[in-house]
Amino acid sequence: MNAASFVDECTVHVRGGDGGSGIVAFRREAHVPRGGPDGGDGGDGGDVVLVADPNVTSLVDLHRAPHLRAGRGGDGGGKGRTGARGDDRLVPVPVGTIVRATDGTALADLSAPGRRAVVAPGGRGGRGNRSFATRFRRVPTFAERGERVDETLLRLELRLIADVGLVGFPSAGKSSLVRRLSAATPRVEAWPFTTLTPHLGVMRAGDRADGSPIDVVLADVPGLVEGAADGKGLGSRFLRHVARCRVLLHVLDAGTAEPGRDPVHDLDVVLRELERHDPGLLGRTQLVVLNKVDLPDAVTMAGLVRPALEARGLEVLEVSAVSGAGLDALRYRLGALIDTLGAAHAAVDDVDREPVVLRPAGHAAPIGVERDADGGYHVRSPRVERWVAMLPIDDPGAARYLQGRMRRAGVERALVAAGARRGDVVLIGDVEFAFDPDPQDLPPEEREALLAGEADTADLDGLDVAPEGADADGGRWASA
Ligand SMILES: Nc1nc2c(ncn2[C@@H]2O[C@H](COP(=O)(O)OP(=O)(O)OP(=O)(O)O)[C@@H](O)[C@H]2O)c(=O)[nH]1
Ligand SMILES: [Mg+2]
Repeated sequence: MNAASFVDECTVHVRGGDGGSGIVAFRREAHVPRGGPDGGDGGDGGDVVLVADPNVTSLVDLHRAPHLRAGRGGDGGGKGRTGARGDDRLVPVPVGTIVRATDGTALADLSAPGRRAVVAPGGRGGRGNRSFATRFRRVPTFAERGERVDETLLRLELRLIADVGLVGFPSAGKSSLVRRLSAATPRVEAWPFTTLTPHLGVMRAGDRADGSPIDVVLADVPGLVEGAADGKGLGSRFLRHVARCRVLLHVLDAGTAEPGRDPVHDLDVVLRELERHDPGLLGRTQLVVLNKVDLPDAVTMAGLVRPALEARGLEVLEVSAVSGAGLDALRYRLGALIDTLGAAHAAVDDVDREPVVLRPAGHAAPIGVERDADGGYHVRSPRVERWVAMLPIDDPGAARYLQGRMRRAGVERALVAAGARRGDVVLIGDVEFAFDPDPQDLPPEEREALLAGEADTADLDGLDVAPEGADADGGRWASA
């Protein structure tokens, strides 16, 4: 990871696979002239799934290629065969990725390895004509198209999850300490300059009572300066990365020769900035290291300030990232703290393995009706719009089926309540209908309201082109 490749925010365009279409087919048998319907259902579209993966440390890949699509479901086949399910698109993201809607609402938090979020579920497969056969509709001549799904925009934000966050002034030695402490692990590379981006290192810190190793994840963030909480310096942008650290390790430069600076002053500045960013941060377990004690002046300084720091109840360790002095004690101390507090990258339990599923908004929303400027009525309901889009309403059987379904869902009642009368134009999705409800299906007040307006629209009855018949779903609207 280097400065150029660290990305901790990005926008992605996600789209599940469309559902496959159901088909219309009839059985062919040697001695049966016209067999029953046996068109199979389409397969469901695949899902776009984000997976928290410890091997991914930045959102850079998604930043470069932000369009994520899953596979389309296969169409149904004859002999009742169901189409294949579309391929899922599994996308590894860093542990600590938060998924947000474009308005900033948090939708999912991938805060542990293996945690998954279905961010774009695939469309439903359309049903084949076999699925529409009933006692009253023995020969359905229609099938549903697969559900088409829309693209959604999501914001991804990375909040690194580490056990210990190293904070301090620039050049206090944070990066040098992380490098020394986690030298044996390949996740940390050498980076010689001031830190521009947050960086994680894994430190092996001894063993637990049961013999299992204690791994501590260290977060190295850019140095903080006075005014960081207001956006000064590099650190401000990254303060959120320490938000999830259980332990804050203050790295103080005991060897600084800069006028006006000493370790206690530096600590106060950093504490003030942390508090201004998030007062909750000061409630974390905190530990202080006085760094650079390989320098004689630093040893003197450490001796001078230690009493003042301890008087505040702080635990103080003296270390040198250069000579390695005090590092074993620091490693041991951090390991013990994390062993007690629990590691950030704890194993996910089974409950957590259930993925979060983000359904498109409005699926369960009540049916809305709006009056158009030209007098028509616009039905607003993703659910009903989907039914209309999936059915071939030119087929009279499909139209009747649709109308029965809409009536049961309360679309007619909602239209009458909104003032629609027989013959009015009703728009659902991009399909226009002439409104022709059955008064018998309406509660008394609405029936009266409908019949009261009947006299002037009675001549529009002719628009009802759907043939009446012995169809269980009934239905009398005509698609215009
Ligand atoms: N003598 C001595 N020098 C050190 C020690 N630790 C770090 N340094 C030096 O201090 C300078 C800054 O060290 P870094 O580790 O980059 O400091 P940092 O806190 O990560 O700095 P920023 O990333 O800018 O916030 C480098 O020149 C290091 O070699 C130490 O224990 N002793
Ligand atoms: Mg650094």
